[in-house]
Amino acid sequence: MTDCNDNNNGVSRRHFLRTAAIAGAAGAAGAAGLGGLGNALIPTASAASAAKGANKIHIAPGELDEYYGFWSGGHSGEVRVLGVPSMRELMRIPVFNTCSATGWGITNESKRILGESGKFLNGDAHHPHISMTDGRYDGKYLFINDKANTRVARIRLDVMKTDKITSIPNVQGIHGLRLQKVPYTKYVFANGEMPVPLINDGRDLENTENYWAMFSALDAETMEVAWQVIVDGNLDNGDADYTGKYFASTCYNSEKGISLQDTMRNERDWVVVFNIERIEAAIKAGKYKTLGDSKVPVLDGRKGSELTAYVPVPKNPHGLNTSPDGKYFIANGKLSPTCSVIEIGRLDDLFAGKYENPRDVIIAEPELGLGPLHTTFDGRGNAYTTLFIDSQVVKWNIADAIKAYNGEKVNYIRQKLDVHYQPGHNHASLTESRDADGKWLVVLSKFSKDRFLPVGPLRPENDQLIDISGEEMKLVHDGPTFAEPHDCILVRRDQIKTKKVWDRDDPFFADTVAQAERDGVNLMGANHVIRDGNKVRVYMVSVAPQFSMTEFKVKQGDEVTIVVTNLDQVEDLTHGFCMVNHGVQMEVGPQQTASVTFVADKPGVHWYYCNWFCHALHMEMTGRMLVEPA
Ligand code: RUQ
Ligand code: CUA
Ligand code: CA
Repeated sequence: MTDCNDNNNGVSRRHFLRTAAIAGAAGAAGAAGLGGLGNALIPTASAASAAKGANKIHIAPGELDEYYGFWSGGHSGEVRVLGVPSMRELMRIPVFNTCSATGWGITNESKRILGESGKFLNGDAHHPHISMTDGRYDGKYLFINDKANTRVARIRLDVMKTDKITSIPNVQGIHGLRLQKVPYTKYVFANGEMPVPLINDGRDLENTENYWAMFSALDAETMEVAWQVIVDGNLDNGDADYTGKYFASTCYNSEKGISLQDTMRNERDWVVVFNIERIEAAIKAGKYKTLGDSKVPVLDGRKGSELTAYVPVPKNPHGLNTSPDGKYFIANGKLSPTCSVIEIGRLDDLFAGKYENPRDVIIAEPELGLGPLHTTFDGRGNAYTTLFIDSQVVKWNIADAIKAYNGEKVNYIRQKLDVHYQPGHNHASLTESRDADGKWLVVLSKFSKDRFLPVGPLRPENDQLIDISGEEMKLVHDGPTFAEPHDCILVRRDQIKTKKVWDRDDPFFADTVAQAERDGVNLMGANHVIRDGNKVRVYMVSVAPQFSMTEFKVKQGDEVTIVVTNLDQVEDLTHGFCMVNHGVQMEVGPQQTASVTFVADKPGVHWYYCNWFCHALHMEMTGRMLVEPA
């Protein structure tokens, strides 16, 4: 690791290459499991490690990737779509942010979806997850949390647009977000991270004993909050099992501390396991209350409740991941060098009160290295855990870790691979489903330091691609990313079915179509200017390279709504609409209707133009709004 504020990148890169060459010779030792050797063993794509079964890395121009990758955009608030293994960025999906290009946050269609929370211009998107049927990605929706403004959003994968956003009441900061896997994604599970007073209206500010965190379940179809459960401590990351019965979540703040020191006081925090069947039964039996103005049913899942079980695990755990064989919940130790392996098959007995010590459900606690944050799986019995402090990914074998916990002398560490630098999440292809195929591993490194040309004090992060198809992990690609993907998910390309052009009856713009019907306007037809008091609705169509309407007249102070329907049926033929000097801009895809509302507050001539390159005469695709002085 080189500090490089000056222009010494070439030097540090050469140094790195030299190290890699040494590592090539030592590669066999790395594979044999002498993982603790650290920096001396960097088995990059050297000739010595070109094992059989290696994946094809290079996707030639015109070829298509095998996987879709969906990256959260962190505090950029968006979601990014990449092709994997090329790591080429294919698309950005605005979610909690505003988008100048598409008009997300500007158009009426997006404002309806953003609702009241549209007043926030920021978001913090962490955990993208794809809906499942029987433990397999069904390609219908992608869900993502907003830690910054306590929201959960849904993206329709057929059009790759956000279609619902829900603000979660009674909690602050949605962090962990995961989906029910079996029998299908009925619930979206969302962890409220920061404890707050139950009714947080200022009546009780200081008494931190009365701060509580809550677990929320949203109905995946309606996106309404179905129920919430109060817990002890707080909630970080979680995952669901493959029976549909349990959800487990880490807590790093069992102390309910409000300072950093406080949150590190206990040697052990815990994993809380939610019993979904019992929670549903309690809701049915009406054993809930509601809080303040919220109508969401709230259950008490604090210690002693039959709805939850608290399993102590070492210090400030972070990630929690279910193995794709459905057998284990694995909690990552963060301040402890260990991961705790919980056998899901023992949870029935735990809830039946058959264990005196809840830690009896833990069947392994392997020591892996410093700062374990997240674990992912290859479907062949191996786990891959990021070590933030060591800047490594450790590959370890779960069955061997269980043997070692039972006193057998086995080495469960398969390999440690340096990554660059300080990895947070990692994610193997199809790893959250039964189809985990052990081909690719993406490691989201939080620091890039000397890996790229310097771009000033703010650096990109580095998403590294690792081939895990063979015995040995091989680093094959560095991918700089802008602030700040937390997590990603890789899906086989045949699991996603996208539309080429919009359907005219798509719900995305149904409200706008309904308004046109009320105005007696055929959206596919001629131009209309409808005056309704000082509200003016202007309907036009687009066919490359022209808007059907090249001028319209309004009065100063009118509230103007522009509705553009793109009649082009050609794949990839998107138009735009920009009203100069009015902050108005939007995307209008083939067969889409899009609308935007603004006040015509300046008398005079105002040009509008198409801002999506659509034709040789794209520059000429313009019109004028004539605003008469009041
Ligand atoms: S968290 S670096 Cu928001 Cu997923 Cu672990
Ligand atoms: Cu239409 Cu450019
Ligand atoms: Ca703690």
